[in-house]
Amino acid sequence: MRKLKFAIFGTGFWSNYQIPGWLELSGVECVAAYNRTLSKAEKIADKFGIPTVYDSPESLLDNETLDFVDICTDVDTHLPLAKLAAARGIDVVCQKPMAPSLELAVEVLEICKSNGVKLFINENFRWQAPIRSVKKALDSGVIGKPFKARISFCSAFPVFDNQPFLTELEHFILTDIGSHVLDICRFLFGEAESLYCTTQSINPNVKGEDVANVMLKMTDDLTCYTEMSYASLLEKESFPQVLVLVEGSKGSLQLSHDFLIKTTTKMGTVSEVVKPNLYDWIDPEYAVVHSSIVDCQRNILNGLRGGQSEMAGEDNLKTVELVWKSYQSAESDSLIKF
Ligand code: 89Y
Repeated sequence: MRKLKFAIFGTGFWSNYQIPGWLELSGVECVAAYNRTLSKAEKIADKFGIPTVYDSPESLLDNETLDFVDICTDVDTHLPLAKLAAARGIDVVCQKPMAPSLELAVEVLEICKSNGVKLFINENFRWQAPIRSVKKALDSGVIGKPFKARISFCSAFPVFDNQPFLTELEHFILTDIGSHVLDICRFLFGEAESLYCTTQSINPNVKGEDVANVMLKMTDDLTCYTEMSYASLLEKESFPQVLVLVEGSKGSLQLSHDFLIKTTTKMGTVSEVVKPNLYDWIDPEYAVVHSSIVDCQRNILNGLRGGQSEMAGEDNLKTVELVWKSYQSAESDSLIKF
């Protein structure tokens, strides 16, 4: 099978994991890297053996023959970069969140559609090994029909050390972690019919909200409470794990710290540890997230080759909608019905 050629747009923190994530898959090769600061592109190119670097996305696209671009720049540049690639008929893979607002996310989608190119969103949290196991267990029916769930991401991990720009975002935790948590909610339980959200700003050094609680009523008669915080100094730090509790008609499923999944039914409790694959390039502090990049990108690659993928932009737009409806709810202190 012919190798698909791609360029990485953005050589910051995430490129250190997305590039080797692609290289774990056969049939894909990174031929160029763009960053507005050339020396940063050169550093990543040296690290991963990428032959060409650019500080102009237009020059890169004019000079390289590509099958797709992988955009992992700051969120404000997702739309302009997607436009450049789509106008040249090149498929687009873009990091979450798709754009800095719902309207601009719709534009990303429309630009790709009108130019006849594919769009996939690199939304990797739903690909975490323990989350996949929870989904498999739910689908097996072991706990019966789920009626209630809690999805938590509450942490005091110094995330701003690696990603300082997060402190500057007007809209922080719902776009950053909410994109993941609300997407997991959709992955496990389907679509929402209403939501209510509250937000808080606890850390004075962070411009946007750093705490959010979203209560969702799902169409399948299930209530899901999602909580996210970067102001939670707890006895046991869980970063970067998402913790899950699901209650069903025949029992419950709990994903807790250290990837422990406990399934409780009338027969008792069965425990299992589902660890991520520890590739040698991952940062151990982000293990479960970095590892999930490989599975997420494998699924995207399948989509790029014309096969099935969960990661289509159209599907991800429903997650983006949940993020922005959560802001709408918090700002108006009201229940939002869809
Ligand atoms: O940017 C975020 C992400 O996508 O995963 C964790 C993170 O790095 C910090 O919240």
